[in-house]
Amino acid sequence: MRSSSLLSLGVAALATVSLASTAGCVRRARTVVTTEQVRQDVPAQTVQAPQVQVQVQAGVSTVGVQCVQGSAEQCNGLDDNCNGAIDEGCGWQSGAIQITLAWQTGADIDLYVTDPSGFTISYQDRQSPTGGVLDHDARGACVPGSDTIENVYWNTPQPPSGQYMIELHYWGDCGVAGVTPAQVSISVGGRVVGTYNVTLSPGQRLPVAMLPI
Ligand SMILES: [Ca+2]
Ligand SMILES: [Ca+2]
Ligand SMILES: [Ca+2]
Repeated sequence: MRSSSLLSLGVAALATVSLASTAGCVRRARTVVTTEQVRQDVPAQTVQAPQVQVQVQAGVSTVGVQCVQGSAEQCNGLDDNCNGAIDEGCGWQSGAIQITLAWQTGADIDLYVTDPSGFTISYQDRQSPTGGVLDHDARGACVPGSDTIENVYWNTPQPPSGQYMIELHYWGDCGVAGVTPAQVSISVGGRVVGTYNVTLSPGQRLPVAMLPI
């Protein structure tokens, strides 16, 4: 059994501020997004986690994802069984924070998470001194046979407080992929706080969301 509730993520307006990318000094501007309410299914017995107000960037849509308690967990970048862990049993880890990227084409897309210390976790630097780890990379340089999920997590009891910036980079279309929708799910404190969709073109690097902890 589960209950359903309407949670306001209270997406805040972002001022237009330049953001320095850690890879190649690319500067991007955050633009204004509007406050919206997001429907989420919350398991009836979920321990109450602190409310997290995720700030999403322009062009990013929030997805109301239905999870079903007791269902089989699929390796799809979603928490299918409502236990707060995304893709447990698939070979990548969860923890106090888990950020999971998934896409469905043959593109090579890369997940970047910059923690409050300013360290950026990616396939280039997989482990932050604050305890964050990229433990699953996918399609690196279009390697054949790879799945299309990337995962960053903190399994420390108290990850550092502050802002966590989530970015995606469409590294390459591997000859066939073209424009590709990508999905990012975020779990904090044993609860999924949101799932977000954004469409990327080859070569694009986009900020997706700011996660305050
Ligand atoms: Ca799960
Ligand atoms: Ca899953
Ligand atoms: Ca990749």
